[in-house]
Amino acid sequence: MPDVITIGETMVSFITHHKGPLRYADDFKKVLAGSESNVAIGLTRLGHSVGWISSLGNDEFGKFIFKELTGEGIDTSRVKFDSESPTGIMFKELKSSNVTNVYYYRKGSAASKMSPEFLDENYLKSAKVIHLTGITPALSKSCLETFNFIIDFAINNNISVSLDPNIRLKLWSKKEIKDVLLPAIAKSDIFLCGEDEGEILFNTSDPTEIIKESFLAGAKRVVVKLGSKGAYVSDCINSDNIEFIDPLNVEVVDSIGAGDAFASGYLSGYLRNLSNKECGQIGAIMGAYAVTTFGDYEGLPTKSEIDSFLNKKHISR
Ligand code: KDG
Repeated sequence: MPDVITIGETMVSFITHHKGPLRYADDFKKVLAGSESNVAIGLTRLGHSVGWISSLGNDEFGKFIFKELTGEGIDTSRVKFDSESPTGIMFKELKSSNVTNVYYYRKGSAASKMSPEFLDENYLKSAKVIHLTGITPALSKSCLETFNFIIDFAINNNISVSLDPNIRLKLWSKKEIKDVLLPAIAKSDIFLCGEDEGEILFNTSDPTEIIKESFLAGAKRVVVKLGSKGAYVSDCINSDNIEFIDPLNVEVVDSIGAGDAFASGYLSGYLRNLSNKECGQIGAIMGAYAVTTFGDYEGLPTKSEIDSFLNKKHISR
């Protein structure tokens, strides 16, 4: 049974190297896109047992996603195939080298039909950590119910809840975001937030203020991710102690997926009972590896690559 369980939608994503409007792109490549499955891949590469729960269309794209994630070593035994609904699709448009725009074709997707009845409670009970993102509750009413059900289930079963708001403004309004995520933050053991997400949730992008507000909301550990500027971590047990995590100086090829990579590194440290600062440092290393390659998760390192990084202090491939 897995140590970490995550639940969420993974789509097939069509990416292009063409810069500019998608109507002129003709070199699409098919890859996976799913925040929760990115975290699952990161944790699996670091040697943890991870289960990913989802629903996929019983179609070619669903079979592609299943094959890739199973091949990564993730436990996909609780993934269901839905013959009535399709696998979600997204297209990524490159506005410039580092600005992307996404187009979703995920309304009515198989994953958006997930509901609490979909869950195997005995399976969930086996986890030490359940990782969720704010994407799932934005997908549909039944996904929102599933999200809330899992959080309460985790609390009642002493399972740590890790929450990344991963705000997608294309999916819901700022009011809906606050209405759903603030109560979830209150119940989270680990809350991983970005500066722009802090602005939406707490009307501030100042890391210290985000941390303060998250603790006031009820979070137990808070991580504020600042991308190439590093990160801050703090724990409610000693909330005045805010520790800075230095960024790694790497050449950024593609920054999407960096937040998920950070989450996987942080959770790996958490599972190994490392200090909050060490958890953040592994998060930063994972994030740095993720941005040095094109794709959300392709560049994520293994545990031995991380160990070698810690000895040599540079990324070697
Ligand atoms: O975090 C990376 C994700 O944004 C990407 O893989 C797609 O999960 C995704 C989403 O819903 O936007």
